[in-house]
Formats: sequence, C-alpha cells, structure tokens
Amino acid sequence: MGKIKRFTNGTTGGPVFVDVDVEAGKILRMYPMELTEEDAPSWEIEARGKTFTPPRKTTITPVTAAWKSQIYSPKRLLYPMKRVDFDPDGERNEENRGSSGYERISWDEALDIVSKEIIRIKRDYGPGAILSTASSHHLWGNVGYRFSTLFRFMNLAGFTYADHNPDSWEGWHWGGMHNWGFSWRLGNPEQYDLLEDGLQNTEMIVFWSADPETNNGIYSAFESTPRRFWLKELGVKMIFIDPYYNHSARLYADKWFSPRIGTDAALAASIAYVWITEGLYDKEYVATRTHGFERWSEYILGIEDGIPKDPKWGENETGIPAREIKALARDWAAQKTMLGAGGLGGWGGACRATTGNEWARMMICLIAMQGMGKPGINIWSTTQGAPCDEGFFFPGYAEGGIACDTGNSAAGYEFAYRMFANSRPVTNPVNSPQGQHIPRLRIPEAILEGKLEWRGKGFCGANVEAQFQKYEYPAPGYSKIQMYYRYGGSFIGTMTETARYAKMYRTKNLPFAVNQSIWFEGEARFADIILPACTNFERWDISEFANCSGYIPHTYSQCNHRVITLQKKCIEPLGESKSDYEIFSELSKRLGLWEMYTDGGKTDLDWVKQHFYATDLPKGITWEEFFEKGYYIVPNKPKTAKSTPAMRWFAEDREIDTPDWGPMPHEQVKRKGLQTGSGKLEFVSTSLTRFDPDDMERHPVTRYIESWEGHHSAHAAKYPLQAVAPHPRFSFHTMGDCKESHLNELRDHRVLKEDGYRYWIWRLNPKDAAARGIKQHDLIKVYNDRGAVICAAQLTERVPPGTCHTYESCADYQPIGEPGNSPDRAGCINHLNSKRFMTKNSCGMAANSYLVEVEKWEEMK
Ligand SMILES: Nc1nc2c(c(=O)[nH]1)N[C@H]1C(S)=C(S)[C@@H](COP(=O)(O)OP(=O)(O)OC[C@H]3O[C@@H](n4cnc5c(=O)[nH]c(N)nc54)[C@H](O)[C@@H]3O)O[C@H]1N2
Ligand SMILES: Nc1nc2c(c(=O)[nH]1)N[C@H]1C(S)=C(S)[C@@H](COP(=O)(O)OP(=O)(O)OC[C@H]3O[C@@H](n4cnc5c(=O)[nH]c(N)nc54)[C@H](O)[C@@H]3O)O[C@H]1N2
Ligand SMILES: [Mo]
Repeated sequence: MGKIKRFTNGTTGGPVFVDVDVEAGKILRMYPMELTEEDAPSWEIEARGKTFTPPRKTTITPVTAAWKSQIYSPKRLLYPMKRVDFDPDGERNEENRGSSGYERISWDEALDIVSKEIIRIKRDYGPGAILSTASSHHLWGNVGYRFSTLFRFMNLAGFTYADHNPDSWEGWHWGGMHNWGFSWRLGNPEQYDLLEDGLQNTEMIVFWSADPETNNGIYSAFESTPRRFWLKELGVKMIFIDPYYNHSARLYADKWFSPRIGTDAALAASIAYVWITEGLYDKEYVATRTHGFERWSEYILGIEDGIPKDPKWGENETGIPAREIKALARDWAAQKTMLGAGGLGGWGGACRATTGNEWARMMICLIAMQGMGKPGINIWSTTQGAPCDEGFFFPGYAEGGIACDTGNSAAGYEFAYRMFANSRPVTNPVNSPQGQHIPRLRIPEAILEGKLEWRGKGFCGANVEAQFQKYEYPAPGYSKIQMYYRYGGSFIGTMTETARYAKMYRTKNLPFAVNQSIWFEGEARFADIILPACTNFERWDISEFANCSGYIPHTYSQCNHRVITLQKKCIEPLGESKSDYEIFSELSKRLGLWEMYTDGGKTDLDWVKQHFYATDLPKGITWEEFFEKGYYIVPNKPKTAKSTPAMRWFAEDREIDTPDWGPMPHEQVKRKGLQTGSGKLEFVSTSLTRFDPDDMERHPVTRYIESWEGHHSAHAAKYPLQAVAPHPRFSFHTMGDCKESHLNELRDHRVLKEDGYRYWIWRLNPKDAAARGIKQHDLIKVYNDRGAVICAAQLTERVPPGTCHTYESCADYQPIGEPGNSPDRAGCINHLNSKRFMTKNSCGMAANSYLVEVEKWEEMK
C-alpha cells in the first residue's frame, strides 16, 4: 500500500473524511468527521434541569457507508457509447431503443454527434425543441449541482425545461399553501429554535406520516437521533400514525395507529369533532389568530352535509376504533403537543397520496386549533430547529451555483449578486415562465401525443397565485420536442405509471435521445448516445451538510453543527468518464459557447474558489487554510442571543422576528401576519375561494375527500390490496440501489434468489399471503391495469391485513419482455401508481399509494 492521505468530501448522507492511497490513486475508505478542539464549540440546551449537547462528530447514512462500492461499481459507464442501430445520418431505428445494444465510441465522435444535432435542431426548430431535465437529486456539491453546471450550459444553448413537480411537498404545496401561505417554503412551515422549545416544553409528539429514523428529515443522516432519545428521557410521549409500523415507531412508539390508506383526513376530521364537541381547543387563539373556523365547524359537525364527522364515522372510514380516536383526541388536547406531520416538519408520504392536499390542510387545521406557536405546540418532527447561526451566509445547492438562474431557484437573488459581482450569470428566455414548459410527469404524453394543458409551472414558490396559471404545450409559437437531453436516468423508478417512460423512448416522435449518466441503468438503456459522467469524488466541489437552501431556507438546522466542506478531488475520473462540467465545456467548444460557459476558461476548482469568496467563509477561515483542512465549522450565535421559536411571533401577534425569508412585505401588514388573504391561519382558504369556489377536489373549506384510488374506488373489488410506497430506508432514492453496491447485501433492501437476481421487496400481512399461497421470499407478481412488477414477498405484521408496503426508487429497469409492455423484475413499483394529477387543478403527483393484486410468480427458467 502506498502513502495514505485523508481528503474531505460530501454526500447526500453526510460529509466524510476519505482515505486515499495517493500512489495507487484509489479510495480506501470513507467515514464520518470527528471534530477537534480547534473547531467551534457545540451548542448546549438547558431544559427541565438538564443540559443537552450533541456528539462532536458527524453521522452518515447507509448509502454513504456504501459509497465506495458505488464509485467502483461494475455498472459505471466508463466510455461514451452509441446505440448500435442508431445512425444520425441514416436510419435512427427509434423504436428499438431499450432493445438494441451499444458500442463504444470516442469522446470526439460522441460530442460531434450531440453538438451537430443541437445545431441542426436549433436551426430548424428553435432552441425550444430541445428538452432537458435532471432528476430531483444529485451527487453532493453546489458547483457541480444540476441547478449550476447543467443550467449554465442549457441556458446558454437554449432548451425547454421539463419542470419538476414539487415532489417532496405535493400536498403542502397544492393544499397547505392555501391555508397558511409559506409559498417561499413551498407550503411548509418555518422551524427555527424548535429543538429548544420541544426539549423545554413539549409533552407529547404525534408523528403523523413521519419516520425520521429512515428519512432523516433530508440529507442530515442521523443528526437528530440523539434528540429523540433525549425527548424520551424527558418523558415525552410519542404516537405514530402510519399504515406501516415504521422504524422510528419501532424505536420510540408509545402507541401506533394504522389508518386505512387514503383516510388520514377523515381521522383528522374526527379528532376535530371531539375537540369541538368537548370544547378541547384553544378558543382564544382560534378567535384571534385564525379565519373561517365557524364555517369549517359546520362541515365537521355535519351541519353542512348532514354527516357529523364523529368518531364512529371516523372508525368506518379509517378502521381505527372510535374509542381510540376519542382517546387520542383527548390526550392530545390535554398536553402540549407537537405534530410531526411528515419527516421534516411537513412532508410525509401522506402528502404524496391521492388526498395529499387535504391531509396537509387538515394537519394545519388541527395545529391551529391547539395554538400553533405557543410554547411546546407546533408542527415539528424533531429533525429541524437546532441552534445555529443563520446570519452566517453559505448558500444551499438550489441557489443557482455557477448558473445563478434566479428564475429557477428560489433564492438565487442573494447568492447570484455575491457570486457574479465581476462576471456574468446566464439566463435563457425559453426557460422563463413565458417560455415553453413541460411537466416532467407528462414528458411521455408530450412526446407521444404532442399536446398538453395544465395549471402551475412545477414549483410555485414565488407566490400562491402562480399555481393557478394555465400552461399549454406546445407553447404558442414554439416547436414540438425533437431531442431529449436526459441528465440522470431514474424516472422509471420514481415517477408515476412509469411504463409510459419506456414507451415514450420507442417512437419516431423523438428523433434524438442523449443520456448523461454515471451508471448504466434505468433510462440510460434507452439513449442513442450515452455520455459517461464521473462522481463528485473525482472532481472538485464545495458544499454544506444538508443545506438545500433555495428549496428550504436554513435546512442546516437539522444538523448538530454547520459543516461546510471543500469536496476535494480524491481520485482521477474512472475510465474515460468526465465531470459533468467538463462534458458541457467540451460541448460548448463545439457550439462556440466555450468562452461564455467557462467564463474565460475557469476550471471547476476556479469556480469553487469563486464560490468560497461569495460566501461568509472568508470571515472565518482563509482560502489557504480551508484548502488544506477541507472543512469549516460555523460558530454558533453567542449564548446570550435570544431564541426566536417558529411562529411564536405569530401566536403573540408580533412582527416576525425569525430569520425566515418571507412573506414578502407586500403580503403582510407591518411585517405581521401570514401570506394568506386574512393574514391568519385559515380553515377556509381565501385564495381557493377567489380561484374556484366550486372545485370539489380542492374546496375552500378544508375537508375529507374520498380517495380516487382507495377503498371507495370502483376498481377496489378487482384490486383489493392497498399499497403504500414511501422512500427507501437504505438507498437515497435510486442512489445506492443496484450498481452491485454494498446495500444489495442488506436483506431488508433486496432478496437474492436462486436465479442470481436480487429482487425488490414487497411486504404483506401473513393473512393476505396465506390467502394467496405465498410464503416468505417467494417471488410474486404485483399488478394492476397499469403494469406488473416481480418482487420478493416479505411476510410481516408491520402492516395490517389489506395493506401492503414497499419502497419506491428502484434504480434499474429490467422488463422481462418488450420494454413498456411487460412485467419489470428490477422493482420499478411506480409502474403501478396512477399518472393522474393529485387534483384536476394542480400538477402534483400522487405517487405514494395505489390498489393492486398479488399472486405467486413461477420462477423463470
Ligand atoms: N412511490 C413514490 N414515488 C415517489 C415518492 C414517493 O414518496 N413514493 N417520492 C417522490 C420524491 S419526494 C422524490 S424527491 C422523487 C425522486 O426521484 P428522482 O429524482 O427521479 O430520483 P433520484 O434517485 O434522486 O435520481 C437521481 C438521478 O440523477 C443521477 N445523478 C445524480 N448525480 C448525478 C451527477 O452528478 N451527474 C449526472 N450526470 N447524473 C447524476 C442519478 O444517477 C439518478 O439517475 O421520487 C418521487 N417518487
Ligand atoms: N433513506 C432515505 N431517506 C430519505 C430519502 C430516501 O430516498 N431514502 N428521500 C429524501 C426525500 S427526497 C424526501 S422528500 C424525504 C421524504 O420524507 P417523508 O415524506 O417524511 O418520508 P416518506 O418515507 O415518504 O414518508 C414517511 C412515512 O409516511 C408513511 N406514509 C405514507 N403514506 C401515508 C399515509 O397515507 N398516511 C400516513 N399516516 N402515513 C403514510 C410512510 O409509511 C412512511 O413511514 O425523505 C428524504 N430522506
Ligand atoms: Mo423528495
């Protein structure tokens, strides 16, 4: 073994130290960071006679622990490739995509083909005929991020962006935003200083569709685990409401409720019924801090429709006994209770379901009735709100990086101004709200049918009204798509009714498809040209632990320390792979855009340095020290600084005193109040009343709406099992899955069968299994009218009879016959959910639950 040097880097599951054998150019291991005496001290919280302080090290997730195996994966794309029967100057054989094989070509050949196609299409059809999009997540690093490197290139070249739906937020975005605003947080509430508030004041936490031990909020590894143990130590009761007995429930639950899928809003309505009829709510708060309570009570009490939403009614809908609903309601109202609605204080698979917007709205109504913002009472899942200094500026990955496309990042304004004081950012009219757009959930229809209409441009963070704006494809004057430049390849595992995405590639309507990916999996298998990218361990970058600001301000408050890392290039790119930045630089050369793209020849390290100087880092550390040491711990606010718990200002009817970004001054009166029409928490939404008071799928009066894919649905007789499919425990969406990574060894991730395949796991109750003759680890076909997936059965009482559980985000796609028209045995269970938008007037996904039938699958010979 040669000389070993310790590098620093970052991942979606925590920052790491990386030991590299520098002579061999090989990564040996990576592990969490241990902080030293020289690093800034950790916070301390005094609560109920105790002092709490976090461990002085970072944590990592399973996907990070398995990173090395992904870097050296046999599935890595090491050379540019061309589909064997694709000839740009002759037969393109589009219908063979996904079936024909690939041949290795040189970088010159690959880049020449791609750049010639870009030039041809721009000339003949205009830049809007080039469609591009990345997936939601990216390997870690602000400079290499999709908002940065990809957007800088695409904005220069010109393109139509396939807008992302607000996947993580759906119900909060399309529903919750109408009850309390928070558009700049995409419908989720602020979370400042809630850890201290929780430790000092909270007596009970209701985790409703939340599993922080699995999801870790987001990107923050196991930073919040000690907090939950402290809360338990202080005697805080923990209740879990989840169809699945999730992993946090397994560790902490005092009581678990498993409502029938799609009926959470009914459970909430009956809790409200108990509170109203027994007078168990904060009457003064409701009278002064909320809007529409009386009208809403008419709905809850049945004055509106003759159906009182009493616990008996609740039992019929949810399957939870009426006496348990009553007990929960009374216990909740009797104590200072935090509502952990989703894993980040907001989110939760329930918000990505057919009734997601009403669930989120109901959560807001419940916490409004109990006095949100008063000590110990809030929406909080224990994952955000640790003490930190929000005054120290370091941007998140969604603030634009080297593109500084202010239109497509929620916070580019602050960073772009600092980053580009002496050089130019790039924006592109096609990718502006007036340009051409396609929701990524409708890419197949755009290609196959060529015509679309919908409301809302994906993320509508700018204001509430943006949701109502109508869009059409093709936009007036624009051409239809001629080329799809796909960056990453996960959609068959992660979007909805995903056989559509395979079918879409196999048509002449799409003359050219490029895929820029790291691994040969998923959609890469459908491209004409494949461009191999490298991982962030093979290039330079800079980032902060769990900071996705641009989407959500100050998310680093999930972590116990603010850790900013220089992501050092640890090894040379494997094979002939190149960094995404280098690939785009090379393409820019051929398009005559190199000067502009690279800003006169900057390397990725030059950009990292420019980024460093655009932040507050120079106030704490010099570039030279940072370059050597590789990380910086941001000191906390002085101990004497007053804490400003989220929404306390609102509860006390004061001016906002938290570091939050919004609401914009014109949406508030004298910096008091929320973004809603009334400035208050709304049971009846003023914005929905203004927009479409008769929309029964998203009515102004918050209510329970029967699921369009639930026990009341017509097809429930044919497909009697209700499945819940939330985020995978071990992988981070497709990251970490397949690739022959070490995660595959985990028996709760995939099951190895005799045929050498590792199958995706489908969990079902032993009773449902017995009724179908299914035994542990049998291969089963899970199916409905939308498709079929072959999985390995896991029999478990963590789901009640009638309910099944699996995870989403299989990385690969392995149809056993014709792609798009045959069962998949890789595990793309999103074949089975519906492409229908959550409601007719929104463009959100209801990906998380669906109806299926299951039968034993005879192993293929
Ligand atoms: N059933 C169900 N479905 C869901 C959800 C659910 O709750 N239930 N949740 C939804 C949510 S919240 C989300 S966020 C989405 C996530 O769904 P996706 O965003 O589709 O999934 P990711 O795994 O994040 O996809 C990342 C892709 O980008 C590629 N990639 C990553 N880094 C790089 C890079 O540096 N360079 C290049 N060239 N490529 C890179 C990866 O290889 C991968 O193909 O899934 C949604 N789907
Ligand atoms: N390990 C890991 N962590 C992740 C991710 C990952 O892929 N893997 N993804 C990250 C991303 S992009 C996001 S957006 C967040 C998401 O974070 P969350 O949205 O909080 O996580 P989910 O796993 O979708 O859902 C949490 C729990 O809700 C339950 N649930 C689902 N549907 C319902 C329902 O209808 N009612 C009730 N009561 N409960 C329900 C699920 O069983 C699950 O246990 O997680 C992040 N963290
Ligand atoms: Mo997400």
